[in-house]
Amino acid sequence: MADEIKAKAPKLADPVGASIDTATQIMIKRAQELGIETVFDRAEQMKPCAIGIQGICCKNCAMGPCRLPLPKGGIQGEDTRKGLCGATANTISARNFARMVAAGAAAHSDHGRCVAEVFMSAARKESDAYKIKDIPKLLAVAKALDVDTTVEVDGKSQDRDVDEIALEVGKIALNEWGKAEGELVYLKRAPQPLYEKWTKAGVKPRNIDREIVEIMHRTHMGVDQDYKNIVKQCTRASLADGWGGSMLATDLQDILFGTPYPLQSEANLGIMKADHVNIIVHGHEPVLSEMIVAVSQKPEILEYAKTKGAKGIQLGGICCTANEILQRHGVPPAGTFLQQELAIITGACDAMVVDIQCIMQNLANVAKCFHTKLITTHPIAKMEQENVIHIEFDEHHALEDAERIVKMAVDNFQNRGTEVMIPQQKATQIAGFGVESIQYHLGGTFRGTYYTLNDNIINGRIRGVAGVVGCNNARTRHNEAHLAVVKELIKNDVLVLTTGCNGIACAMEGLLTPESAGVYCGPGLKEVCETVGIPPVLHLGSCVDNSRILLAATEVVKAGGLGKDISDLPAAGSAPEWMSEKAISIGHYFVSSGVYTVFGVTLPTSGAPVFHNYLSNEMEMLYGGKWDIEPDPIKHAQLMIAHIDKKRKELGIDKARERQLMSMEDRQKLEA
Ligand code: BF8
Repeated sequence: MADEIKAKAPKLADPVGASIDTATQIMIKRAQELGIETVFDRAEQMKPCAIGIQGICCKNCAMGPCRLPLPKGGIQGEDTRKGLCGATANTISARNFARMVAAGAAAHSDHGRCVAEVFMSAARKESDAYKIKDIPKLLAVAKALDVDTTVEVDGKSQDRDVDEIALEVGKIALNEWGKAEGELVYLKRAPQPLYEKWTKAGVKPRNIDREIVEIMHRTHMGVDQDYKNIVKQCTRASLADGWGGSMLATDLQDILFGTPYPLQSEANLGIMKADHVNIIVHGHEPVLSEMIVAVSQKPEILEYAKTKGAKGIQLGGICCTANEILQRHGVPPAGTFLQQELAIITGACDAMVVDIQCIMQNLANVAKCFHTKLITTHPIAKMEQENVIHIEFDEHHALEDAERIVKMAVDNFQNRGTEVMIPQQKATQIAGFGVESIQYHLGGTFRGTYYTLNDNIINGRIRGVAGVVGCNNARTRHNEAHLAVVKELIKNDVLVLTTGCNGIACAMEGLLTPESAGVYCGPGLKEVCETVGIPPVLHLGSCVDNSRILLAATEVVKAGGLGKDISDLPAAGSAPEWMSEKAISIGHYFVSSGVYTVFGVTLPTSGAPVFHNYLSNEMEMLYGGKWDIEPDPIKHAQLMIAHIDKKRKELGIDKARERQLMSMEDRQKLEA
């Protein structure tokens, strides 16, 4: 009898309910027809832990895990919940939050360290593959790191040798991870009042690694048991990420691979081509993917692909590797974080090459169903499944490694089955903005600052600026909140700066084109975008490039007329569909830099209301920024707009004003 009882079929995702993107819906359905499980199905089959989601499960020692769920009716009277050691819900939630900051800051910063090491080998000329490409950026970074760019010879100042500068920049940069004394050099790039707030609060990071290690120490059993003190360390470590590891990663990548300038590309699974060898690069560090781009453009490799029956090689990206090679080479993203399995399910992915972060282990299971070679490349990120190939990438023979990988993909083209199905959806995008290009597009003709941007914020055409960033989360409908938040903001004349998977989501929707201004924007933002010829949503790169947003905000402060600190600006931050620990580190450095930051989905602080209140209210008194949580995307955007309006009022620019131009007559009167 028992044998006759059939196992219940696992619940599958509803493709339309799981994503608002048509290509994604088509591919979820396709996966289900082929009997291949994806993250969307698993989200149906496994509910998140109701206690963990509140952030109040402590597993930091073997007397636990101690679980302190919030009573159904909330806390009435005194909160008596405690773990075996007596740790309160505030302590437990703050510890868990801090460990997320540590992991996020570590991920960004370790990425930065790898780039710094490659930078050093380029500066020492140990590698043919990597060169100092962007000299103006090198000189700008040298200045920020207090490296001399001129030398005195015979009493006269002259330009210093570029190789010498690069070597010193590399040494100083690498030292930021572990120096014994002092504070991070880049902190001084922040507006002076912000720097003073950090000094007063005692949160200036000493070196990048130390702040992350100290979080792990403080959250060990029986160490820091004051949530406010734990948050202080969260601030230190997250600043070491935003104004340290991430900022160094961005700067050194720009010097090695070129500072991005706007370029045209496309986005979504439809960029893959049935008659081409398709190579998808996925992860975060551009160190390897830059080499894959270079190799796959070589005439002899293209010829080789033709001998195998392919018309050419189509590169595509997933996650932030996609953003990196998009912003510098125009290589199109094939999708966001949640589309990684789907790229293989097209049956046309000849190789997926992954490095670090945001790589789902299920890729290996999906790859088993197809001919796809899944190649891991980083010594710290391997997979246990046997079908995964590991080709360890080394900057000293970078081009050879990349060539081996590309050839493997080309050779695999002939092994494709008949089951190729690439959805046709893709959209055009303009990507690759940055601090430098915003200055060009929205600066003054002669002033070379953010004059035009500031002027249009002051006169009210641009109501404010929002940074909308971050992941997808399979617990919410793919891309729905990303796009609803961004559309609501631009409809209300808020200029959006985007990075990470939000950038890819916006690209897939066609929001990264100047033409979208006429469709989605309020009249003021539309006028500015159409006059200057920019999209209302500016793509600033990958998640480490959130450092570009910090520096752009600093430039706005410097250009004048909008207060003295980042916290004075009519600006706000958002991560509508976050899931990664890196997002928590980013959120916290934005808050600690003075930005009102709203997260979607949920925050793992809801089980500790006092701690949550500290993050979402009291922190504002220290740095001018604070956390907020709002899963409903329209309310989420409206909270940001309300904050922007509050700041406009405080600045006295709540009523739209045109700048008064002085006539010659008025000027003469003044002079008289
Ligand atoms: O660093 S946005 S899902 S890809 S974590 Fe990951 Fe999140 Fe995407 Fe980039 Ni950022």
